[in-house]
Amino acid sequence: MSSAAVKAVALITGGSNIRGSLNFIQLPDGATRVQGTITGLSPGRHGFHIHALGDTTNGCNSTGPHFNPFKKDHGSPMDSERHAGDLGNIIAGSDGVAKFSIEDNQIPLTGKHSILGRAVVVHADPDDLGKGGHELSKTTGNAGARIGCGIIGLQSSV
Ligand SMILES: *[C@@H]1O[C@H](CO)[C@@H](O)[C@H](O)[C@H]1NC(C)=O
Ligand SMILES: [Cu+2]
Ligand SMILES: [Zn+2]
Repeated sequence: MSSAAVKAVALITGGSNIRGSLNFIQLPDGATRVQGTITGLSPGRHGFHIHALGDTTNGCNSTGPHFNPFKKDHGSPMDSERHAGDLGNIIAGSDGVAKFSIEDNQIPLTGKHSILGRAVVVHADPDDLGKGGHELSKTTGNAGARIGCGIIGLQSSV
């Protein structure tokens, strides 16, 4: 059996010049690291999630709800009550660039709950992490429009 790390990649595109490139790697402890850069954002926080479907037929709108194999409510990545796909917010600087590295235990690249073939989505607004008291807080974090997305695809592990 090979011990090479499983890797994946997602190229983000969207309206108003949003572009990005994200790399995923499954670490030996089982967590997945997501790192990359997204440009063309408005400055500030933007909800960032894994959505259930890798379907961009209708742009980012056809990527389905947040990836939620355990049938939980929306939350923060730190909460036990969260969707597996809930990765919180990324933060763009005044130049509109968000550069980040996130490690998370609920987004494996292998096995039954793998995120391969699903989509990563960036939103117009901040994710309230389930705590905003809005009617959408417990489903989407009220993060607004889906302004960029990409399908998570397997990458060479070499
Ligand atoms: C996606 O949905 C939003 C409303 O939430 C709409 O404004 C937008 O035009 C839709 N995009 C596409 C590509 O259908
Ligand atoms: Cu989302
Ligand atoms: Zn969620």
